[in-house]
Amino acid sequence: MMTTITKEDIQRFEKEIADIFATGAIRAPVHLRSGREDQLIEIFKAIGPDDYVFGYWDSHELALLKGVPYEVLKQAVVDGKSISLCFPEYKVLCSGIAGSLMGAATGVAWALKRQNKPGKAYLFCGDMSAETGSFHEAVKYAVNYDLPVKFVVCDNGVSVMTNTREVWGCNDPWFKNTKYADKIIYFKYTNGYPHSGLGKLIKF
Ligand SMILES: Cc1ncc(C[n+]2csc(CCOP(=O)(O)OP(=O)(O)O)c2C)c(N)n1
Repeated sequence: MMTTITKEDIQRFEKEIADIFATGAIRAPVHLRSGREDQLIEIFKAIGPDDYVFGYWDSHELALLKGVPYEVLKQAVVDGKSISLCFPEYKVLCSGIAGSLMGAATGVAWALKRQNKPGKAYLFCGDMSAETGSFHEAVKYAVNYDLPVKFVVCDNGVSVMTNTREVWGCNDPWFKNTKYADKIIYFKYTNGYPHSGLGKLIKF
């Protein structure tokens, strides 16, 4: 384990950002999350300095857990970088583009394997992102070549405000009980915040 970040630290960070965002001082989107702190802390017990973390628009917790200092991360968010946090020195790469990065994470895993280097790639995404074609392709490739990558699917039941299960047409994610589940860590949670922002209009 590489971090001493606690559930309280994560919750304090999100609350601090929520309060700053409410003042209109952050002129960019922020996506706050709560309700998955325990699961993420558990997953990060296996993640160390050699590992790469890929995430999307909702990656504050991931950056904190990967070792990005609290104040450095806070400044990046205040500067408007919340949806695409990148800290190469901590091996953290995020993007606001849904469906991106699955190939990048798989490519990093391919390189690590070929070069006999330690470390793994971890890609964290939502339940609807796990439905994208690029997710399917990446997972199949990673399983077929047994690459050092884990796809972590954090299922909050919605894609923005769309009910995921209505889109899926079933209750379970496509990979359940398949050989592809081998490369996937899956858990459910309920987000205590709206998908984006604070759910109300903020005036600058
Ligand atoms: C290419 C692209 N299309 C649309 C969006 C807008 N968008 C942002 S998050 C999101 C929903 C993603 O749902 P899910 O993967 O379940 O993520 P979560 O609910 O955990 O944020 C969408 C459609 C985007 N970021 N990128």
